[in-house]
Amino acid sequence: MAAELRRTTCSRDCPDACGIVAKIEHGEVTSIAGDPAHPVTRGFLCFRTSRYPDLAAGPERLRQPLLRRGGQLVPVSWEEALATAAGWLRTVRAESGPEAVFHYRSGGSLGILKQLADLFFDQFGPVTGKVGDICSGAGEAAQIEDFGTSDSNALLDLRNSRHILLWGKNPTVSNTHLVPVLKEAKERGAKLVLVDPVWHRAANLCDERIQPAPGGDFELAMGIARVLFDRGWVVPDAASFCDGLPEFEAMARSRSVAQWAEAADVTTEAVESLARKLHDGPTAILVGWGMQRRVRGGAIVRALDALCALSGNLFRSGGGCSFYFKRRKAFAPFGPAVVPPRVLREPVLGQDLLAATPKIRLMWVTAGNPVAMLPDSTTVAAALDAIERLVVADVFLTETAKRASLVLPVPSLLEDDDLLGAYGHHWIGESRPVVAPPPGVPHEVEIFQDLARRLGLSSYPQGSIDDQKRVALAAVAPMGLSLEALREAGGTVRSPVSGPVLFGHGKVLTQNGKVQLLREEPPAQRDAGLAPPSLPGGSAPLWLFSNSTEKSQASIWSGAGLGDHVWIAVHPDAVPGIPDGALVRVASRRAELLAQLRHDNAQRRDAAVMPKGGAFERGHAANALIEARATDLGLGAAYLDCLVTIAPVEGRD
Ligand SMILES: Nc1nc2c(c(=O)[nH]1)N[C@H]1C(S)=C(S)[C@@H](COP(=O)(O)OP(=O)(O)OC[C@H]3O[C@@H](n4cnc5c(=O)[nH]c(N)nc54)[C@H](O)[C@@H]3O)O[C@H]1N2
Ligand SMILES: Nc1nc2c(c(=O)[nH]1)N[C@H]1C(S)=C(S)[C@@H](COP(=O)(O)OP(=O)(O)OC[C@H]3O[C@@H](n4cnc5c(=O)[nH]c(N)nc54)[C@H](O)[C@@H]3O)O[C@H]1N2
Ligand code: SF4
Ligand SMILES: [Mo]
Repeated sequence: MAAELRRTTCSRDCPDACGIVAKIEHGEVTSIAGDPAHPVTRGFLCFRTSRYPDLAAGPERLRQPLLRRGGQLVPVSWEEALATAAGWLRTVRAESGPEAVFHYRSGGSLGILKQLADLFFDQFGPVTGKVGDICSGAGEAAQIEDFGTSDSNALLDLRNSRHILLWGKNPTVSNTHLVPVLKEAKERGAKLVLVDPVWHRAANLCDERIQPAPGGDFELAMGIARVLFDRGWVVPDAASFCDGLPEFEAMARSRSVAQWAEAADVTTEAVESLARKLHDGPTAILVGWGMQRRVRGGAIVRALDALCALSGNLFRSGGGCSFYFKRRKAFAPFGPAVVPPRVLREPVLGQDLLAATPKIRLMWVTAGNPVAMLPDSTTVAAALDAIERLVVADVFLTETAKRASLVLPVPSLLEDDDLLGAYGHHWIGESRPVVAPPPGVPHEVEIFQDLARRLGLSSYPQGSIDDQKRVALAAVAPMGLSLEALREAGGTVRSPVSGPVLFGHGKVLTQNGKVQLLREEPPAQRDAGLAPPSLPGGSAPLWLFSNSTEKSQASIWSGAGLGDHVWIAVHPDAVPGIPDGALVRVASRRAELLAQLRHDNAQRRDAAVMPKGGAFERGHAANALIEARATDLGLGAAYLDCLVTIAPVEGRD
C-alpha cells in the first residue's frame, strides 16, 4: 500500500501551533514533518514533536482506562470507568456539594474544544475552580494593566524592525519557528540583542548579548529609561497617551545610570546601547516568559511596556512589546462565564488543596501533570494523595496519573480533532486525527457527553465534534473563517480579527485609552529571603533557572530523556574543586536532590541551570527544590526565585 500524507495541527503548549504532515503506512504513522505550506511552520518540526510517534507507540501510552483496586491500577472497560466516574461525581455532589469537586485543567493540549471540559464542570456544579496562571499570569496581567490587552503585532511584522530585543527569551529551544523570522529580519538589516542572565544558543543569533543579574531587568529598564529622559529620547507627546508619566520619570531619575547599571550588574555602555536602540527604531521588544516567573515579574514586564511606549515604539510597525499572541481571540466561548463557589490558587495549589475546608473530595485533572510541573512538588504530591478520588485524563501514565483512583486515556495529538489558535502568531489551525486512537478511546469531548447523559445535564452539547467546531467559529465564520473555509485552505487560515499592528491609532485598550505606566518600584530581587542550607564544601547561593529544554515538552520527554540523573549547568568558578561530570548535591530551603554537574564557562557565576520538566519520583524535578510563591501580578508562580547551593557528594568526589 502506498504511503498517504495527512495534515493536522500540533496542539502542544507551545507558541508555534505547527502545521504537521504525517506519513501513514499500513494504518500507522511512520513519520511526521512540518507543513511546508504553513507560513510559520515552513516545513520543519521541533526535536520533541518530530519524535512524538515513538512516544505515542511507547510503554507509557495509555490505551485502556485504569481503576485503582487493592492499591493497584488495573485495566477496566470504558463502561465501568465512566459508570464509576459518574457515580463518584453524583455521590460527592450529593453528600458534600459541588464545591467538594475540583477541576484542574492545564495546557497539555491547547485545543479550543478542551474548554468543553470546563463547561461540563460549570454545568455539573459549578465546582471549585482554579485562579491564577503559572505559565503567563504575571506577564499577561502586566500587559492588561498597561495596555488593556495582552496581544502582539503580526509575527511577520518583525521584518520591519530595525532592532529586535530578545528579552529573557530563548527561541532556539522554546519558540523554534521564530528563528527563521529573526534570520529574515537580520537579512533585511535588523540588529538583534539578547538580554538573558543565562547564556544559551539563541545568543549565536544576536549581535549583542547582555547578561544581567537574575531579576535585575527592572533596574536595567530603569537605567534605560533614565537615558531616554536625559537625552530627550522620550517622545514629545508621551504625556498625551500615557498616565503616570511624572511618577515614572521620578522613579527613573531616583538613581543615576551608573547606579541602575550596577544594580542590574551590567555596564553603563550596555544600558546606553539598549536606550539608543529603542530611540533608533522601529524596535521590537520580544518579552520571554522566564523573568515574569519571579515575585517581581509583573513589575519587570510593566517596566518593559513603559520603555516601548515612551520610546515611541508602541504604535508602529516594526515595534511593539510582544509577550503573548491572544490565541483564543477568534473563538466564541461555549458557555457563559460562571462564578465558582470557591477557588484555589494555582501557584500554591498544594498548600491550598491541603488547607481547603470543606475538603476537596474529588479532583479531576485535564491535560496537566501538576506533580511534576507545579512548584513544591512534594506538597502537591501529598495533597493529591490525600484526595479521596483523583481522576486523571491523559495520553500518558504521568506521575500524576500514577497517583489516580481512575485514569482515562484520551487521544494523542496525532489522533485528536480540534481547533487551535497560537500564542506565537495569529494563524488558526485545525487538528484532525491522522490515525485512529487505540480501540475504544473516545474523543475527550465524548467522555463529557457520556457523563452529561448519565448525570442528566440536559443542556450539555451532544452534537458532533464538527458541530462544536462550528460553535467556536461562529463569530468569525461570517468573516470568511468557517470550518469549510479552513478545510479548503488546507487547515490553516490567518485570523481575521488580528491585524498587522496591534495598536495602530495611538490608543490602547485600557479604560481611558491611555497607557498606564508603572508608578512604583518593586521590592528588590535580593529580598527574596530564600537562602539555601549551607553544605560542607558547598557553593555560594546560586539562582536556579529551570528552563525549557529542546528534548521535552514540560514533563513529557522525547528521545532518551534524562537518563539516571538530571543535569545542572554552572560556571566552574561557582563550584571550585568540583569536576565536570561529578555527581553533586543540589539543595534549596525546601529539598535536596542529586544532579550531574556540567561546567559551562558562558554562565554567570551566580546562576545554575536545570531542565524544567524532570520527574519528581526519580529525583529529577527542579520543582521539588522550588518554593510555592505567587508573583506580584496575575497569580503566576515565582519558579525562578529559588536559590540553591551545590556541594560534592561525600565519599564520592
Ligand atoms: N522545547 C520546549 N519548548 C517549550 C516548552 C517546553 O517545555 N519545551 N514549554 C512551552 C511553554 S509551556 C511556554 S510557557 C513557552 C515559554 O517558555 P519560556 O519560559 O520563555 O522558555 P524558556 O526557553 O525556558 O525561556 C525562558 C528564558 O527566560 C530567561 N530568564 C529567566 N529569568 C530571567 C530574568 O530574570 N531576566 C531575563 N532577562 N531572563 C530571564 C531564562 O534564562 C530563559 O532563557 O515555551 C514553550 N515551549
Ligand atoms: N520549574 C519550572 N516549572 C514549570 C515551568 C518552569 O519554567 N519551571 N514552566 C511552567 C509552565 S510555563 C507550564 S505551561 C507548566 C506546564 O505544566 P503542565 O501543563 O502540567 O505540563 P505537562 O507536563 O506538559 O502536562 C500536560 C499533560 O497533558 C497531557 N495531554 C496532552 N494532550 C492532552 C489532551 O488532549 N487531553 C488530556 N486530558 N491530556 C492531554 C500530556 O500528556 C501531559 O501529561 O509547567 C510549569 N512548570
Ligand atoms: S511543539 Fe511547538 S515547535 Fe514543536 S511541533 Fe508542536 S507547535 Fe511546532
Ligand atoms: Mo507555559
